[in-house]
Amino acid sequence: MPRSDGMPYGRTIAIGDIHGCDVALESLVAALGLSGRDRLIMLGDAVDRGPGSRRVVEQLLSLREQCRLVPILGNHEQMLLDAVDGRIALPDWLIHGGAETLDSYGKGSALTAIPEEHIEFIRTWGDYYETETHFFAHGNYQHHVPLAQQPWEVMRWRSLSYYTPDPHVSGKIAVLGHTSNKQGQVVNLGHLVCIDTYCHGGGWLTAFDADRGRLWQVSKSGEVRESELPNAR
Ligand SMILES: [Mn+2]
Repeated sequence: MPRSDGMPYGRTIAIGDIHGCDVALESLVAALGLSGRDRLIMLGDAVDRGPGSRRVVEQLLSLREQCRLVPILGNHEQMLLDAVDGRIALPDWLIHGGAETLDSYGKGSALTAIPEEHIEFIRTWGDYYETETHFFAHGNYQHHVPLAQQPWEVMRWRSLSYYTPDPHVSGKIAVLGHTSNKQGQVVNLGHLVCIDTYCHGGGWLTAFDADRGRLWQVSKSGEVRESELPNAR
């Protein structure tokens, strides 16, 4: 798929749920050695729970200069925006990890401590992204529904433990986050790959080269390991 400037894309790499793990993200980006032609698809839930949400948003802002960054909106960014816009009560976000996000802007901060630049950046994040061979979303999907018609609640909120979808009607492989694997393992079902490997809870932050099946994983403290996508089961 050529870019609008005619330059072909480099790698297509997805990153799972970061959840405020800024040290892990920094190590992961260093391990990837990104070029300006690489597409980096961040699968959502960059913020909340972990201690470094402010730094994560700052890192994502600067990653726009290093590669073709494609951020997807997770349910945690949805809660942040819903709190900012008054669609939910503030405590309903704070108890789900929002308190740690506000603390990252200064202990005990109010919503107004989040810079407008950060909020407006998060507002630009998409529901999903697709290539010729894969599609990328935060949570789940309905297998029989074309991507453009997917209910955003399913893509953003529905866990894979609620149901495991069949192969998507497009024939494309789904790359998802949101449903954390507490053992830190990438789940490969063949038609679906889930790369939320529970970094903030003691697992790993995972990056996945969708075309080559290569995996990079970084612990919360920044330890790096590389592997290949496990065989489908
Ligand atoms: Mn999520």
